[in-house]
Amino acid sequence: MVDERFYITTPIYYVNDVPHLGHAYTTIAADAISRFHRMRGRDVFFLTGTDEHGQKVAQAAAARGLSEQQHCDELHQNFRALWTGLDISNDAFIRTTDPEHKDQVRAALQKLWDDGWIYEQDYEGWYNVSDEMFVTDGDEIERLKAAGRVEFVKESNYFFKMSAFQDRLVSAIESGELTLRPESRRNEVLGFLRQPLGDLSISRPKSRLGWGVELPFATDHVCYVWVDALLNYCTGLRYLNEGTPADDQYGPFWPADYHLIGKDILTTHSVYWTTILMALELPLPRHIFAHGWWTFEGQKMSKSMGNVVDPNRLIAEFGSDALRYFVLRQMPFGQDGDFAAAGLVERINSDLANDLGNLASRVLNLVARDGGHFAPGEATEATQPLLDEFNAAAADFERDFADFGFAVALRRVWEVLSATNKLIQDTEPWRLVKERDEDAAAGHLYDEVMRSSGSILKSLAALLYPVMPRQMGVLWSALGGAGDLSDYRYTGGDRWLPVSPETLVEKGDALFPRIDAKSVPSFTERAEQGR
Ligand code: ME8
Repeated sequence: MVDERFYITTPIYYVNDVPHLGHAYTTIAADAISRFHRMRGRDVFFLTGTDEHGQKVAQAAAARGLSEQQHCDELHQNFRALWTGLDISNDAFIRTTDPEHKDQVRAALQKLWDDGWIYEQDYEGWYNVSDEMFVTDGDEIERLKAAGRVEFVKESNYFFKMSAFQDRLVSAIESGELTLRPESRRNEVLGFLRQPLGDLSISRPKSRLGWGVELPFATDHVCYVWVDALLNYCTGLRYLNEGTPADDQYGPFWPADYHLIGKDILTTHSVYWTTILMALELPLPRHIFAHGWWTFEGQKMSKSMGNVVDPNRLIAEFGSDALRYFVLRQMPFGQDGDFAAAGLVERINSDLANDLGNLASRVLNLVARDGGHFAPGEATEATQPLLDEFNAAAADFERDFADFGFAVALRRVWEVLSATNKLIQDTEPWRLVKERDEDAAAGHLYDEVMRSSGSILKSLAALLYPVMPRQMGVLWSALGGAGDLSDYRYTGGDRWLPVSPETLVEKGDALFPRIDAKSVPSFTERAEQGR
């Protein structure tokens, strides 16, 4: 076991929202990376959860005639259920209403207060409830006013001296202590930091909002929901660190290796969170990766736009593996991408049903029909180039996948699948098997083509497991892989996992059934209302 810890987080999603494809996307990516590192022997902690305080939640609970806690207890289940349906392997699920989280938020606030990083001041300005943020830009205020999305507030507030950390933040980004990815987002943040940084309002008076964590030093105020939420990345570690000494309260997993987020919440993470950590004298996360947006007809997918795709429906229709593969293959991580049901069906049919599924069926069915065993033997020049190609592709996959280059890494694997399919087409093993009684060379070639193709499929099952844990587990077992694929660990640098002559191969069901493109709905609310 490599003694390496790896800590990765997703945003904690607003409990009010009905989870959509955008939320699923970040969580699938974090899951794929977590599974990838676990299989390579790393000690992974993968945290996700729900953000449950703030004005939006209080308003929604009131509208339903429920207490805030009842409302959250009910709604956070939507996220848990989706993560189960998507085979998400998170190690913990944090809710900001967890009592232990609230205790630790209070402790962190008290420390900031004791150390002189918080002061009180009157404030007036426009507040955007749906983003839970004060808006200062004049044009933005006018636009949001017209849409009825801001309210004017005048109140006493507590402020965090964020401005004191501006220079340190710039040098942390420039020195690589904190890596912001992709490069364009790093430049965006550095550009933002060329203007003087203000201080951050971190409280709301209870007279306006009661639903939050009380400030320990001013109990007529609750903590600003973003400060409460960001602290989850540290407080979530308590699931691991019970019994850790108080002076090392977040244990060996802090700092996080990766905070995965969407680009909508880049500033809160790369500026608010990092400066709070500096004031708390805690190390900064190593990387923040802000990926792009799923759009529908060019507009960001979001509940307020009414154009969201429900991942539950996609799972019911196509299975979780197909959805996981599609989102990781379709859109380079970091860029935006437009969702179209036709694109999803095209990927399933061509990449999964055809290139991967048909190859697996052909190999398994031929071997099953012919006694059920792969013949022992060595590779000759007939298949050695393909095995070399696999090894080269596996090395590229390792490098690109670990670096969040999901689309490139998968495309590389599909080159190996194409080459394997070509080998089968060129050698026609269904013909060779009939000729082998008269022609020993045909028999040898048949054995070798089956053994090499089977070994490639078995090796690819392990490689593709982080993306499609369910069906790759089925393929692994069908080809004689020992135990559950989720328990498999690579021990050396080699990714080559040949089939064994001892394995009994049986005919199986199609891994990825073909979809009839004509019967597929569009899957977005808005598109369907217009149908
Ligand atoms: O912002 N495309 O929660 P949230 C891609 N509670 N990803 C998307 C997306 C889209 N169209 N829409 C949402 C919050 N996401 C806060 C976070 S963290 C301390 C607090 C994903 O429910 C993406 O990861 O609005 C984005 O950053 C996140 O959902 C926002 O989730």
